[in-house]
Amino acid sequence: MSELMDKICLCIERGKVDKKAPYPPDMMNQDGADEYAREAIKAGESPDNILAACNTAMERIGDKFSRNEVFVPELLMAARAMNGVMEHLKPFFQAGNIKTKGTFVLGTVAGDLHDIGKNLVSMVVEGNGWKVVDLGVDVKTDKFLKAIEEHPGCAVGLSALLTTTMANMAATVKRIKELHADTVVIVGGAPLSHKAAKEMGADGYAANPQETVRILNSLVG
Ligand code: B1M
Repeated sequence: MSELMDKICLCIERGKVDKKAPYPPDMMNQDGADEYAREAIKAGESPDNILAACNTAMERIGDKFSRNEVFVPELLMAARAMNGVMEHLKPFFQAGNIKTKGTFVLGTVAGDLHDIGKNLVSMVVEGNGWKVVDLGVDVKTDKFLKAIEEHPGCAVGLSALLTTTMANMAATVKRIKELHADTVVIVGGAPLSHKAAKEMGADGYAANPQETVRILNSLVG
């Protein structure tokens, strides 16, 4: 990783959003993720590399959380710093076609508040020519059903980051398939797998945004 990427990674891991942020106290008055992301883009660093640095940071903070070395507030600060970097990356991922290939209804399932991965999927799918209807987080089955009715012919993407909310995801997939058998449902998120997707009755599993685009594009030939 280049020095700038290291700095972005460290700022996200430590939850240092930008220069004016008082947190963490030992990084007071230092540049934060926002300033370093701006600098990296100006220096011609590729958005993919910046994103990779962000993901490394989230993995590191996640591992620390697993070892009880940090707690939810630190995760929240890291997420805030990463969201700030993503604002800089948005124009690159969204600079796609204008004519849309179809509609993709996307949301994080009921009980689950994780949205960083979902937001990335949203950006990349949109940048690849799809209209994205982002329902947000903690999305109950009925909200997905309503969106499917409002956007006939849409494909649906469900995100879950918790093993506990995978059950809610399975229930949502089941209900969608009962009422709208032809609607293509793709699931994703860290605890998912091809096997889990198949058992839920989903049409596909996407490990990342690029895989989501590949599946969606295959639907329109
Ligand atoms: Co939480 N959290 N969290 N958390 N959190 C995890 C997921 C965890 C693995 C941490 C750990 O223990 N190591 C663990 C889950 C354990 C498990 O169930 N297996 C966990 C836990 C336990 C919890 C709480 C229960 C903690 C608590 O309160 N005690 C709590 C639950 C709240 C809730 O949802 N009800 C909680 C809360 C939070 C915060 C709110 C503080 C914050 C989220 C902020 C936000 O999202 N706005 C948070 C964070 C930041 C994390 C970690 C550190 C980072 C997640 C992340 O953003 N990753 C995470 C640990 C980790 O992942 N290493 C953790 C970066 C992101 C780019 O990756 O989301 O995987 P990801 O998305 C990827 C792919 O999965 C895929 O594409 C993305 C890009 O490649 N993808 C899709 C995702 N969705 C897709 C949908 C698709 C396709 C692909 O549709 C087709």
